[in-house]
Amino acid sequence: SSRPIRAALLSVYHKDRLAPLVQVLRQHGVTLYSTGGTQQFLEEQGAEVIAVEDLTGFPEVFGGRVKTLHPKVFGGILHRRHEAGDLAQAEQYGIPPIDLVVVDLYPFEETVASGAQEQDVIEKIDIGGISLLRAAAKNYRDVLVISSRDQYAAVTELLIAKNGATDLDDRRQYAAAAFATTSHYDTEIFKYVSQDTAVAGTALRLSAQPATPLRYGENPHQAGTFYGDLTALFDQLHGKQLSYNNLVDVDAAVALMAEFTDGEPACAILKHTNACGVAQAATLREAYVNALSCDPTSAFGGVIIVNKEVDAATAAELNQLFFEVLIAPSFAAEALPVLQSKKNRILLLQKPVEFPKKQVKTLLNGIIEQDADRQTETAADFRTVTQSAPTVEETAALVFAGKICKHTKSNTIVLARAGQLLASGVGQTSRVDALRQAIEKARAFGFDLHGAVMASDAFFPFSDCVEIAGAAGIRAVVQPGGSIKDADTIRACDELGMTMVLTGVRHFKH
Ligand code: 93A
Repeated sequence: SSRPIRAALLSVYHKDRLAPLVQVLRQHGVTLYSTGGTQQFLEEQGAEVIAVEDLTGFPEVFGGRVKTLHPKVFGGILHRRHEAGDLAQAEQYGIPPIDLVVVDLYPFEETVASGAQEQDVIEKIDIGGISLLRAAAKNYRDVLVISSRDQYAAVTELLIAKNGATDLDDRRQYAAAAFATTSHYDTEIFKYVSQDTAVAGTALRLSAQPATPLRYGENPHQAGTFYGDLTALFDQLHGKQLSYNNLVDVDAAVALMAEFTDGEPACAILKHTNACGVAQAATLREAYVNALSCDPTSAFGGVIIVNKEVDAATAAELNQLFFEVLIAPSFAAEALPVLQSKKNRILLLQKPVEFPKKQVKTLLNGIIEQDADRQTETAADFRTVTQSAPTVEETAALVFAGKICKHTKSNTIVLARAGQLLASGVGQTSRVDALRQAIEKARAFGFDLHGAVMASDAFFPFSDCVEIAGAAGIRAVVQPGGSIKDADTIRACDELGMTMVLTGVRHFKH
């Protein structure tokens, strides 16, 4: 199984450290084939080299994308030296054997890490080199493969010790190392190309995004940077640079309003990622006025988003409020000068762009990733479990409340009527606290809760919430269900003459 090396193909990205190996090959009269850059380097060392182009009779094409991908190259590596048929075919097609393959792959990982643009990274996906490595490794019975510059010194010593030949065990060992190299290489490509679908891939992709330093992070003593291209999502028509907290709220606002893309004009006002006003009405002005009336105190300095063009009438109303950011799919020509009258307001024209399917955040010493919550319940998803069923208007209110609930921090209870958020309890450590907060807020802003509906992001562990809600006049409830005490809660609804529908879908938001 000892085999001499008669011909070698060298195709290396980094040319350093190669000289001693080449010297040994030359001493043993090995025929050298090489690709352009490597050939030039070897010739500068005084070696006689046959260009791969001369071996194949075919030029390097497509800016180097196709250099060695040719049957004369791969046939020379892959034909079985112990098979008479293979040898006859090699003879028939003029394919000389190649007994050693030396490849140093395009530096894909390093290029990604450098933050290079996508097209530059793509060009660093080695195709021919990786194929050479795999072919030579596959045929380790006959061929020696060198897949890393780190191996040059050891192989040089080996060839000196074995007088220019190698044993099967040597070749198998280097073949295994080559497959380790190619599999690692392809994994890195996978991580990069898959983008959102792999944790590390996401981190790599983020590092390849343009970085925008922010004035500061969540607080002035924290530095902050945004990685991404906001111009793909928005045209900023007015105002200062978005802050870290603005970005967080804009993200929450866009996600919430995505629930209201169709149908009547809708407006949402957010503070610290939670909605403090949401309404849908026949006109956008009315939707805004109703959203604002939900909690005009919280609306101060908020982020506002609408699903329809901001007209002059709506702009006149908006102009009376101090707000940070207004996001709209378009602005009427008469609306813009009004809204631009205050210097610091940020006006964003939202482009219709699809949402990422994955969400990522740092945690402990790593990153967690999950599918974005893209499930929204409609009336068709409701299963009535009480003696009475919701009316048409209650059903509409329950769907509306459920959409808001999904985008509010847990634990949350949302109180609403058709087309208007009345109040919500947000981010509470108990569901009862969330409900109490919501009831208190609704009353504080002058709402009568009789006939209102309630949505809960997760099931009720006990019947206490519906009892409190019933006492406040709430008539209909939507919740996922799934508690072992669901029956208690349903019985309490029946006793109070309330209706309850289950969705089977929980919407925690931490
Ligand atoms: O673009 S490629 O994937 N197409 C090929 O056919 C090919 N063959 C070898 N890159 C290819 N190579 C790579 O070229 C090698 O892996 C090596 O990194 C580099 C050496 O090219 P040069 O000798 O021209 O510097």
